Amino acid sequence: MRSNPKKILLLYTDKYYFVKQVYPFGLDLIAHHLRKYGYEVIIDYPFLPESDLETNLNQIIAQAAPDFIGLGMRNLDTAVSCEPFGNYEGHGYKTFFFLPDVKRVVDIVKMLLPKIPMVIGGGAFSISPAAILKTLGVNYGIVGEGEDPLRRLLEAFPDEKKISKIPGLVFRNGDDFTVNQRKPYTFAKDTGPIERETKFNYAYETGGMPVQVKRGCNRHCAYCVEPHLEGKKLVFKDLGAVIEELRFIARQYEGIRNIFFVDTEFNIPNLDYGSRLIRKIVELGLHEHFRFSSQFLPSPFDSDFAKLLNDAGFSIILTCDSFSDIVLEKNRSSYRKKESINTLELCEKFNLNCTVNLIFGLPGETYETIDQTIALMMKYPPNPGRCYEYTFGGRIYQGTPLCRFVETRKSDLHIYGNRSEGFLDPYYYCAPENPLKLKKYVAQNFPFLYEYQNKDDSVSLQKLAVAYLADQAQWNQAASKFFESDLDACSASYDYLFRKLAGSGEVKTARTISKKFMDAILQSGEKEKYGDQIPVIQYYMSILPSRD
Ligand code: B12
Ligand code: SF4
Repeated sequence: MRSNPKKILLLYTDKYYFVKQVYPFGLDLIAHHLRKYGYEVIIDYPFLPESDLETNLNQIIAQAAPDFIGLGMRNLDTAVSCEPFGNYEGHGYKTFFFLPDVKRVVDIVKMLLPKIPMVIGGGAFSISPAAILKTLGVNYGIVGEGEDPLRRLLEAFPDEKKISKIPGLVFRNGDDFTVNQRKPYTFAKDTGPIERETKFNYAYETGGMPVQVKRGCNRHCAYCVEPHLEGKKLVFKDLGAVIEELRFIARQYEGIRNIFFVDTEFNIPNLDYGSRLIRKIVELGLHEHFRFSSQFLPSPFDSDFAKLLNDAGFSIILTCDSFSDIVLEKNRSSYRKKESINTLELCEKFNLNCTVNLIFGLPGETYETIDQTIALMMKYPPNPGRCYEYTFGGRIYQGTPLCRFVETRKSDLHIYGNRSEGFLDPYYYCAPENPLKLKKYVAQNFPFLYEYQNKDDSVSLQKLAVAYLADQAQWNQAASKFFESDLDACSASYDYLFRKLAGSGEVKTARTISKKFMDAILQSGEKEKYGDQIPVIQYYMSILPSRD
């Protein structure tokens, strides 16, 4: 291995991409930064296109020939305790737990490239850095923002003395790990537009393109890791730079119609910056090109702001947590039920699509407080513009007020899951009953139960494999994958693959996949199930130029 690494491979380790396609924006920021300093950077996703991780990693490594590897760890688990399709369960809960997937990636990389150093970073990693490095058997990590610490690590490598002085660095110190203090974050002034990794085009076309407006959260909700991840001080990106980024995305990424502002909460600390940004969006007509979403608190929120959000075409995800003031107070929430009601009413008045997030079972929860929350949900029932998403119990993560509360208690009452080093294993506080029992109770009392369909199944694997290959312009491989896929997966991926092929002038392949798909439907004897695809295929074929 060279002492000055130059070829960096960044691997996104999030298996939940199969369920919700959120692309690794953080890795793009890091790649952008490193490239400015002359590094060659490749970003890849080891769980695609084959179902076998080792096959994919072999391929990725052969192509990238890296001399340093960075692993992006976004999610430790889903923080949701009642996932019908989850892969990890215990008494009273079922969830998705991703650490074993990341471990498999690390083990295979180590086997294939035993001498190449690895560093880990990302949102989930920064929650429990030392315990994660120990579990995975990796020597380096970076907490918080990774751009500059990673560049400094690469420059310093392998000088351990220099490495040990880098802010935000986590490194082995005998049997233990040292976590260096981070530097306060600042948005770089002259970054220029951030190129997005086109391998994940499908993700940002369908799930929204992430754009960052600020970092940090100055609130203190007991269960939440975000003030710890991003800092308690809010750091704003220059408003002009955000607008430039939106214009760049509009020019450069044709299919993108949805922007997700990835702030902790869009409307903190007050409505000033957000309002100015939205006014500018409307003034420049960017709202005619994009729809916008972000996460919001019930307060601050007023009718002028709601109107602005409506003018710009926002959908909002509202962190309400509970409609009981007893629970909100115990949770240290900065708003109360009255403010949640006000915001729900403003959303209705200004036609804002609103997803209300709730957590039943936080400290202070009783059947009485649950009934109060349900009563309010009934008063503001789901409708085409409003839906509820909820989980049961607060996931106890290291470093949160909820974690400190649980650590100081003598009893294990209302605790579910396995208490492990760094609180890595799924571990919940849930009162007055276990998560699965509370879920039943809510289902019995609230007739509009939202049932998670978070399946990580073979259809999503096949569909995403086709999209991943198409996004890399590997047209023949994408078409072969499509032909190998079963009809459900073809149905799910046809539209995307066709548009990509036709848009890239691959008319012959677009025609071939269309014909074969049509034949497969006709021969399947399942015309009822797939029949509505036929007019779509016919229409698509009719708009292809007659010559290939
Ligand atoms: C916005 C957001 C969402 C949006 C994403 C929209 C979109 N289109 O991108 C939505 C609402 C869809 C969402 C969904 C989910 N989310 Co979310 N999300 C966030 C949030 C608020 C911001 C993420 C973000 O994009 N930040 C901006 C980017 C640039 O920052 P970043 O990724 O952290 O990257 C920086 C550093 O981490 C570091 N870094 C990153 N990778 C690497 C790699 C290396 C090698 C190095 C050195 C450094 C490094 O450098 C980067 C640049 O500075 C975070 C909380 C937070 N404040 O971080 C939660 C968070 C990441 N989400 C979380 C969770 C749990 C989820 C869900 C599982 C929820 C669910 N039950 O469905 C899903 C998962 C979806 C998926 N497949 O990943 C957790 C993850 C941790 C955990 N608990 O395991 C977080 C931390 C929130 C929390 N309170 O716990 N999320
Ligand atoms: S839930 Fe929202 S407001 Fe509360 S601490 Fe987390 S990011 Fe901040």
